Amino acid sequence: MSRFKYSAGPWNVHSGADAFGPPVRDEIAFVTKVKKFKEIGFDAIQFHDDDAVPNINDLNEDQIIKEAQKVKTILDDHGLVAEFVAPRLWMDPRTIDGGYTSNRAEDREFAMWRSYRSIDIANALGCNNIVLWLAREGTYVYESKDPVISTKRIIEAMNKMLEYDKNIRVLIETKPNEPVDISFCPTMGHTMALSSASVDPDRVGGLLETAHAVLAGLDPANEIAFALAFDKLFSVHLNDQNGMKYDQDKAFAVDNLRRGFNQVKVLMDNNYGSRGEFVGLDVKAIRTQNIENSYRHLENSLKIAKLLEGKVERFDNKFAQQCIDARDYEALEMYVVEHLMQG
Ligand code: XLS
Ligand code: MG
Repeated sequence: MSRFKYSAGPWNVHSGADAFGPPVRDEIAFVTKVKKFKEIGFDAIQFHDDDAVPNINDLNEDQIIKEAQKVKTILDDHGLVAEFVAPRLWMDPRTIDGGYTSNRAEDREFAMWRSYRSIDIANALGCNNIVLWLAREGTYVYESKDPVISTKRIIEAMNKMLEYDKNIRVLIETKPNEPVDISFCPTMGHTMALSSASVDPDRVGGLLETAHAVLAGLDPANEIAFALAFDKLFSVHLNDQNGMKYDQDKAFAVDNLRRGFNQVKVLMDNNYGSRGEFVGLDVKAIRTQNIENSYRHLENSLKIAKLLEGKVERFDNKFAQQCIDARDYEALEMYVVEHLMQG
C-alpha cells in the first residue's frame, strides 16, 4: 500500500520527436492515455492548458470553460482527478521571447490571457493548482532583457493571478536553463523568495523536478527539503537525469538510485502528501521505444518509487542514529548502500 497519490501528464506519452528527429510513434488519443494511466495505478492527471483545451487560442472564454468541462467528465468517468493546470507559454509565436518577461507588451498581455484561461480551466477541472514552468522567462542573449525588471514582471504576473482568483495556488517549477540559456528562476531558493515577495505568500510554493535540480548542479532531495522547511513544497516531479546535459526526463531513479531513495525519504520523513499533495512523475519515453511499450517508463517509475517507499520504511533509523552519534559516517554510508542493494 503506497503512502502517496501519484500523478502523470499526457505529454509523458508522446510521439518521440526530439530536436534532431521527427516523430517515431503515432500520437495516442487523450482518452486512451487517461484509461491507461488509471490502469497503471495513477490517481491524478497533470495538465497544460492546451492538453485540456487543444484549440484554446481559437476559442472565447466561455467556449474554453465548456471544453474543459468535457474533460472533467472524462476524468470522473475514470475515477481520476486533475492535479494542476500549467499555461503552455513556450509554444506560441507570441512567446518566443518569453511570456511574462517578454520585451513586448502585447506578448506579456497574451501570456496573462493564457494564465487567466488556465485558472478558468483549473476551476472547470476541479483543481486549484496553477503550475508555472517559466520556460522562456530568461535570456538567450544576456543583455537582451533587464534582469531586475524581469524578476519584478514575474512577481507582477503571479500577483495578477492570485488576485484573479482567491482560491488558486501558484506552483513555480524551477529550471536553470533549456530552452533559455539563463533562467530568471533557476532554483527553489529563488522560488521561496518570489513567494515571499507575492501578495499572498501562503498561496505561492514550489514544484521540484529532479532533472531540473540536477541541471542546476544541485541535489534534488535538498531542493525538496529547502521548500519543505518553508512549508511550501506544493508538488514534485520525480524523474532522473544523467548529469548536466540536455533535459532527459528519464524514469525515476534509474540513473542514481541513492539520489532517488533520498528524495523519497525526505518526502516521507516530512509527511509530504498528508495535505493532499501528489507525487508527480514527469518522465519521457526514450525515442527507441515502440508504441506498444511507450508507457513502460511510467510503469517503471511508479514501481521504483513504490519500491523506494518500502526501502524508506525498512530503513533502520536507530542504527543510523547510532552511526551519527558515533560520528562514524563511513558506517552510515555503507549501511545505506547495502540497504539499497538488498532484495
Ligand atoms: C519541462 C517541465 C514541464 C512541466 C510542466 O521541463 O518539466 O513538463 O512539468 O509544464
Ligand atoms: Mg516537470
